[in-house]
Order: sequence, then C-alpha cells, then structure tokens
Amino acid sequence: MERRRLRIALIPGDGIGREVVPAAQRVLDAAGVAAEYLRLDAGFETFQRTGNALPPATVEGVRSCDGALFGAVSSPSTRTPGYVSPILTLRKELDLFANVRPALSAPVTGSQEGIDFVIVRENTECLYVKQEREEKNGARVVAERVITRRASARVTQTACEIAMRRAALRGEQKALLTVVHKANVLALSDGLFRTTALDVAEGYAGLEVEEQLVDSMVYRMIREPQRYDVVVAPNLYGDILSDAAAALVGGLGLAPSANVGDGYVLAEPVHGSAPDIGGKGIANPVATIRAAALLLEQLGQGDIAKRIENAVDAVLSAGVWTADLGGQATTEDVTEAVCVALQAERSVAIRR
Ligand code: GGG
Repeated sequence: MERRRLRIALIPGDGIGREVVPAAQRVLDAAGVAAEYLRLDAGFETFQRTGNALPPATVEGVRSCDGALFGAVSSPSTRTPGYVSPILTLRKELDLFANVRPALSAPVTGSQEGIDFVIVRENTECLYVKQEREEKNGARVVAERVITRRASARVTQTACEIAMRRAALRGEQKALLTVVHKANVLALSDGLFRTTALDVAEGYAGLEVEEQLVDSMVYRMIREPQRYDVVVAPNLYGDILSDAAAALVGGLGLAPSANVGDGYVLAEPVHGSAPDIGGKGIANPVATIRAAALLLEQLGQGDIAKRIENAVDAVLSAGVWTADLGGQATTEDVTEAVCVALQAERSVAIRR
C-alpha cells in the first residue's frame, strides 16, 4: 500500500527525553514508516543555552509538520524569570485541548490484568493557566482556576468520540463515560465542567454516562480499574489520575499520551525528564515508543501503530525489561529488541 510520506517533529527536550525520542525514531524506521524528521530544541537546557525554553523556530517547525513527538522537560520548581514551560506553551499554542492517556494492562509483573481504559484530560485550563499571585507580602498566595464551557465541551466531545470508537472496535453497541469532578465543593468551576460534560454526553446514543467525585474516583480506580472505559476530567484531576492509572499497569515507563486538537497531534510519554537517570542509558523507551504508535494512529496509520504495539508486547512478554520494571535491560537493549521483533514480522509479511 502506497502511503503518504509523513513529516514528524521530534522534540527530545531534557534528561531522558534525549534518549527515548531517538529510540522511538529507530522503531519508526524499523516499522517501515515513510517519514522525514525535523529535530527541534526545547526545554530547560535550551533555556540555559539560549535564554528561551521554546525558541520561535521550534514552534514554527512543529507547525510545519503533520505531528510531533515530544520527550520530556524539567521545568524548575522555583520561579525562574524568562522561563516558560515548553510543553504547556506548545499545548496552548497549538490548541491541543485534549490529552489522551490510555491505561492498558501490560505483560509485566507490575501490571494488573484486564485493565483497558482511557483518561481524557482537559489540556488548556484549570490551575494550569498558572495565574498565581502573592498577597500580604507573600504570606498568602492565590492561584486562579479557570474552567470554561467551551473547553469542557470540546474535551468531553473528544472523550465521547473515543468511547464510541472503542465500542465499535470491540464490536459492541455500548460504551461507558465517567465524568470526574468535585462539584460538591467547587460548585461553580467543577459545576460548569460537570453540567457541560453531562450535556454533551447526552447527545451520544449508546453511551452510558456516570459521574464520580475525584476522591472517590481515585479509590474506585485502584480497587476496580477493570470497570472503566473512558474517563473525562479537568486538567489537574486528569493529570493526577493518569499517573495513578499508570501505576496499575506497569508504571510511568510504559505510559504514553497524545495531545490532540482539531488539526494536530503531539504525542509524548507521560513521564518527565528523570534527571537522576538521564545520560545513563537505562531509561525505559517503551512509553515513548508507544507514544509514537499513538501518533501514527492519529495520523491514519493505525495498522503500523498496531504492529509497533504488538512488537512492544512481544518484547515485554520475553522479559526484556529496564530497571523500572525490575529488569536489567538498557534503553538500547529494549529498542533493539523491538526493532528486531518488527523486522522479523515485516519479513514474514513480505514473504507472504
Ligand atoms: N513528557 C511529559 C513531561 O515532560 N512531563 C513533565 C511535565 O509535565 N513537565 C511540565 C513542565 O516541566 O513544565
């Protein structure tokens, strides 16, 4: 099948981002993806070197591509004049309003069985608008939390569409959407998210809709993760819930995500830059390899994405595990094993 040649932006960022993004690029090559790559700078190291954590050329370059693969950044926890978080800014600049984070059981000892749900996190507002101010000489700090009807509606629409697509793939008529909020305490802000989400979801026939307070959601997700299908949540709750969900299926080393907007997708591992292990060659590349697969799926190459996911599963099933999973494999070992699994499968397919 003749495929469109893709143009993909690669933004390794900081720390282990610089190891796992090249690993994922190797896997894309081994899978036979027809693509040209544009490598772009961003992150704290870029800030230290150039005074800009997200150079305009990076934003321009990202826009010139069909999609992007981002690694990780290490934003400082203290206020740093002139520094902006490149990933938060990119999400805003490109209007990537939904962050799609699958939680899927994996063949590793740290994963529970039978889990297959997706958290769809609102990606542009909530506390992440970073409107903080000091009062009373710094003795009191106020952080504004923004929730809008528009953002709540479009993230819910994305979640509903994912739910319907997943049901169709399962060959079922029914899907379940869980709307997470804390409207019993934050009646205005979470109240708006809740009513908007419930209104939007009502328009999808065959979609069962439930709502859950965020605290009880954490509890139930840990006790009965197998019951969930698609979960939609405001930004901060979605961020926290998705890290917790990753812990149920093998950890952050395996967890991919895709930031999606109306016409663009930027995929990334859920994990950060892990500066403690950066440069040691021991980072788990699987989350980024899976993120690359999510990117392909969004760009209409779901068949290659599936082959990459199968190759990753085969490698994990064979026990080729990095230290975060309890193994001794290096980044290179895992990457090479996935490439070999893909190439073996490709040559069988070509012989057929
Ligand atoms: N790949 C996701 C990532 O880098 N996560 C860390 C994160 O969210 N950082 C935000 C920031 O440092 O500005």
